[in-house]
Amino acid sequence: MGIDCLLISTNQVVTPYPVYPLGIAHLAGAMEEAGHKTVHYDILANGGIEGLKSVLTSSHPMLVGLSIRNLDTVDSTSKETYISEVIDIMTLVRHYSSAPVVLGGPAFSILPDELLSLLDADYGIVGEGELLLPWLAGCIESGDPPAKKIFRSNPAKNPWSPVQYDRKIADYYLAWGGMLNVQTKRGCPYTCGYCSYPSLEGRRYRFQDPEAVAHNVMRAVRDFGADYIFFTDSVFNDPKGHYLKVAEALIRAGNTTPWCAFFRPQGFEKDTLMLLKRSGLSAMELGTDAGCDQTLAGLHKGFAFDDVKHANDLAHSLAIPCAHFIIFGGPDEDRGTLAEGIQNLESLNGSVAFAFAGIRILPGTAIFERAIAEGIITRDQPMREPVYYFSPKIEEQELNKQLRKAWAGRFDRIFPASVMEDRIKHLHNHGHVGPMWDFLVRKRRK
Ligand code: B12
Ligand code: SF4
Repeated sequence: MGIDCLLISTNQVVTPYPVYPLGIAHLAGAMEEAGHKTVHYDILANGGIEGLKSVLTSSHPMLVGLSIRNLDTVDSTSKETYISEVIDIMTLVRHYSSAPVVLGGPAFSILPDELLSLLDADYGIVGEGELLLPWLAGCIESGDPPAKKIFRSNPAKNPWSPVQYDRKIADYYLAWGGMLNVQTKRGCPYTCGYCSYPSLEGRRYRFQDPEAVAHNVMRAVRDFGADYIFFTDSVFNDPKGHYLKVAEALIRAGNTTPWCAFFRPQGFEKDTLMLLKRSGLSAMELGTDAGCDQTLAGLHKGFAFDDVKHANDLAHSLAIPCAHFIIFGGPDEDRGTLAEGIQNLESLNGSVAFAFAGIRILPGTAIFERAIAEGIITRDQPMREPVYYFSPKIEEQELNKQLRKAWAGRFDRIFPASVMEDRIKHLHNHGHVGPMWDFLVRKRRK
């Protein structure tokens, strides 16, 4: 029973480094639980388009899934778009297979109607696929394919399935930085103005059992050889403290592998950070997002710069490197806030700061509505080609000039963020593991 399904991860982006296609690892587990047989083909790891051609001619899947991760760089200083690569893959699939094609993945979920029509696919699943993909496979197996094309997952009902990493694919990604990724929860209840994560994952937390998280980490290390773990949660430190239970479970499991995650710079105490460090915390990526209280409020961040400073100083006192990601040029940015932001960031000792200019406008966010209200975009405008929101109170050129000038020659204040790409590649090439920005801080400390 069950059908053969080919799941293709179409992502070919290798900056800041190649990332294991975790979504398909979850889906492969869900499909197996439902009795379907899945082959995972990864364009980067399994031999590119040529390799896909031979998989399509030698196998006869009854359903083909395309996972679409990235639309573009979301960086106004290096605007590269990625969907044309998916069009090439789709053309190949249609040429060599008559199986229905279903689209999914974060990029698809952000622009489902636009991408379904552009790629002329049969189906699309918006959001998580653990429940809906096996259901669709079941419909196809029973000869009753649905007439409707787009299905939306209900986060509250989506189950956690066993994660199935693929050994050959894992080997490829591990060669670039030694990292595998694990998720401990889904959803984000915050309402930061530019952010698509809550609409992708839902606005309520759904937690993975801490023991299961620790098990996944230990398996990634023991069975696949991961030297570093990246927790892909939208925000690792939730106010309910699930992340502390994860840390305790990692300690109980005897984890010694370093890990990193995205943190919200709020609500940290020394004991908390010490516990995280004992569980393997090696570096923190902080969603600081703005440089002063006025622009933090403009992005609806819900914390103040003092909170950022507090989190940074605590981490610094425990020798945990921090990276702050800052979007300059968002709502309420002007010359004054830019200068204040640059100055405030100087006070964040032992940290790296990456600056971005302007906000990539994505549907489902507050900035999307604001951009419509301000006449920057129209509601029915195709959003595949990136459009950036810039505060009307400061010119884009002026902003870029000031940032370049302020951070010229700095190793730890980085603008544009893309200048790090070659350095990361070089360090990974030389066998260093992890996200690599932390290397800058550690090197300086020695
Ligand atoms: C963690 C993360 C990172 C980390 C990854 C670290 C690591 N080692 O894994 C880092 C910081 C490195 C990173 C980098 C980038 N990222 Co990022 N990242 C994320 C984040 C927060 C989570 C991704 C993840 O792993 N999710 C967990 C897995 C399990 O979920 P999933 O992949 O979505 O899969 C589920 C569903 O999508 C669906 N599904 C997936 N595939 C398929 C296929 C089919 C057929 C079906 C039916 C369903 C389906 O089912 C899966 C299981 O439920 C997302 C935002 C988010 N909250 O989703 C952004 C996100 C994916 N990133 C994004 C971008 C743009 C990037 C960068 C290009 C940014 C840059 N210029 O550097 C790079 C690209 C990196 C690369 N090589 O591809 C965008 C992509 C969309 C867009 N706007 O273009 C997102 C959505 C954030 C955003 N800005 O909106 N990222
Ligand atoms: S920026 Fe972070 S905290 Fe804010 S909504 Fe997005 S994921 Fe949640």
